[in-house]
Amino acid sequence: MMLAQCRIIEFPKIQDRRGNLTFIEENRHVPFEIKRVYYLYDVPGGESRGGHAHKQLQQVLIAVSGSFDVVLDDGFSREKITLNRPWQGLYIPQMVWREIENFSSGAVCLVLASEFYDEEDYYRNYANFLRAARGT
Ligand code: T46
Repeated sequence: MMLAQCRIIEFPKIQDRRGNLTFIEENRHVPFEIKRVYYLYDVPGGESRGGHAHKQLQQVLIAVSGSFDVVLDDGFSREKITLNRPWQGLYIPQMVWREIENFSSGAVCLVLASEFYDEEDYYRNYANFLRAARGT
């Protein structure tokens, strides 16, 4: 099941009296070549994002500021993970439906992606995703 492949990745965290610094190196801290970076911010209270799955795309989501919940669903089971630590990332492989909700005020979701943006890579319809995920 794809849900078993979702995991929290801990990035290096350098602390000194001036504050903290975290860095991410391609192929060292994330298990793919980073082709794209985007971020979600200024999300109004009560709004949610996502509501889709990807055929090929792998991603790492990071709460660089604030917090939000990520609901993951591989067509067989569901899990909710709260992200609120800037030195942690959530790895999501292909074929996992995700919904991102409960954004705190000022939250920023930074995303590292394995592919360029391609609308053809999306399942935006849950029934179609379920059929593909379950092979029915
Ligand atoms: C995901 C979650 C966490 C682009 O033109 N380029 C891009 O790189 C992206 C990500 C989106 N777009 C366009 C496509 C839509 O017209 O921006 C619009 C909003 O995209 P979407 O509704 O897919 O946004 P979210 O926040 O629901 O989902 C995004 C990613 O699409 C998705 O892969 O996992 O963030």
